[in-house]
Amino acid sequence: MPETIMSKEPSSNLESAMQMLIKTFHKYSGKEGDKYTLSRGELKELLLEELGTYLGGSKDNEAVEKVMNDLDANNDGEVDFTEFIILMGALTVACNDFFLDCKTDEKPKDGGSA
Ligand SMILES: [Ca+2]
Ligand SMILES: [Ca+2]
Repeated sequence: MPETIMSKEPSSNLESAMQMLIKTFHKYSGKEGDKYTLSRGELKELLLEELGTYLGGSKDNEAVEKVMNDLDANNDGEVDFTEFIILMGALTVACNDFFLDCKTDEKPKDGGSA
């Protein structure tokens, strides 16, 4: 039963992280239009405010547009929670790769892979 899961206090870092993902999504998704999906504007705000470091502090609209287009699997112009989680998964994988790279090789590689 989802309600009982959500009403419990998280007992581990991973559970806290999952609740933070949900809370963060809804913090931005509720600002305009559909309360349960991110519009382009809401996604941009979320990316800049919450993921500015990972996205290189990129303030250009092209990067946001690209993320939006990549994420919007069903092409309805909105990012729903499932689509958002796919982004978070991909970013987490990228961070993990970066972390492993740093561990095994201190020097940055020339011309990273795409
Ligand atoms: Ca919205
Ligand atoms: Ca969508």
